[in-house]
Amino acid sequence: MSADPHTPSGHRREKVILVTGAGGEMGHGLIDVLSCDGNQIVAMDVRELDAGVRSKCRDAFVGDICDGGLLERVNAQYEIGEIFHLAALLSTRGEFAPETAHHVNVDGTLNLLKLAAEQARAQGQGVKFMFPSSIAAYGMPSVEAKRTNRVVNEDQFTHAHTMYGVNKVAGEELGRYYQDHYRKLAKDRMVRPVDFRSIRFPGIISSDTVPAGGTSDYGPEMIHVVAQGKAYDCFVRPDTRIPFMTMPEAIDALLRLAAAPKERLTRCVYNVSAFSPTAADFERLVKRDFPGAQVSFVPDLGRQAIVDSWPEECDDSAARRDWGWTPTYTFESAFEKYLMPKIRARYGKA
Ligand code: AKB
Repeated sequence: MSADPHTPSGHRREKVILVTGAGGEMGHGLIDVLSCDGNQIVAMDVRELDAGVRSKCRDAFVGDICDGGLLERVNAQYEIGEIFHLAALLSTRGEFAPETAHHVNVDGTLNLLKLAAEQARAQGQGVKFMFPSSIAAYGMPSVEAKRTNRVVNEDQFTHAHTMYGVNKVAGEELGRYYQDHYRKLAKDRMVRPVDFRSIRFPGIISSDTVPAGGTSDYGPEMIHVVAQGKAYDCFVRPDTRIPFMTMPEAIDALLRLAAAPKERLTRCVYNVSAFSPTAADFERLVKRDFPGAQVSFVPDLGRQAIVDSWPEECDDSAARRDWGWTPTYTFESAFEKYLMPKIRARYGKA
C-alpha cells in the first residue's frame, strides 16, 4: 500500500483526523469536541453513523477495519495527521468469540498502524496514533492479590485474563514497535513513523449512551435502567471495586495526551482514573437519587471473575506528572454535577 500526497487527479489530499469506532460511546463524545475545534474528521464504523455525528464529519466510511480495500480508499483520498483508533470488541463480547475479538482488536489495529506508517512515509513526518487501552490489560491473579495490591502501576500484573485484555496489551506493544523499531533492518526505514500514545481506561460512565459488551457495564447500566423506573439485577457482588471515570473526563484525557509535547512523555501507555466505587456505592447513590429504586445483586460468576481480575485502583501519577492529567469529578460530584442533571433530562425525570 503506497500513499502519494496527491490524489490520482493530482489534487493535494485534505489533511484530516481519522476516527475508527466513530459510532461508539467514546466516538460520539470525541467527535463532538474535535469538530468544535474545526478539525476535518474522517469517521469509520461498521454501522452508519447517526445523523448528529455524521454532520460533524468531513467524510464517513462504513466498513470493517480489517477490510484492506476500505483502508486503501481512505489512504488514497486523505492525508491523515492523527488517528484515534477507538474500534474494539469489548471484554464480555470477546469471551463468546475470542478469535473474532483477536481479528478485530489486533489485526485491525495492525492494519491501522500500517496505514499510519504508509501515511508517514508519504508525508515525510510521523502520524500521531491515539490508542485507548483498558484496565482489562491487568490480570490480578486472585481476589486476595487484588485486595492486597490495591493500587497498581502500568508495569504490574499485565497478564490479562480476557481476550480483549490480551488484545489491548498486544495493541500497546504493536504501537510501541511501530514507534520505536518499525522495519529495524530495512535500509530505507523511516525513524518514528508513528507517534504512539495510549491510555488504559477504567470503566467509563456516560449520561448519553449505555455501554454494551463490556464487563464494567454494571455501573452505567444500573444508573440508566433505574432512571427508566425499571428494576436492575447487578451481575457482580456488592463489594466489587474497580476504577471508573466519566465519559467527559475520558475524552479530556485522550485529547490532553494527544496535545502533550512528545518530549514531556516518559512512556507510551498511561493509567488514568477518577474514582473507585464498589457496586454497593453505585446502589447507594442510585437509591438516593431515585427513591424507590429496585436493585438486586445476582452475580454472574464468569463476569465476576473478569472484574475480580481487574485492579481496585490504578496509579495515575505518571499521567499527572507528564501531561497534567487530573480528574474533574469525585464519585459524588460525578452524580451531582454530570450524571443526574443529564440522566433526568434524558428520561424525563427532571
Ligand atoms: C469493558 O468493560 O470491557 C470495557 C473496559 C473496562 O475496557 N468497558
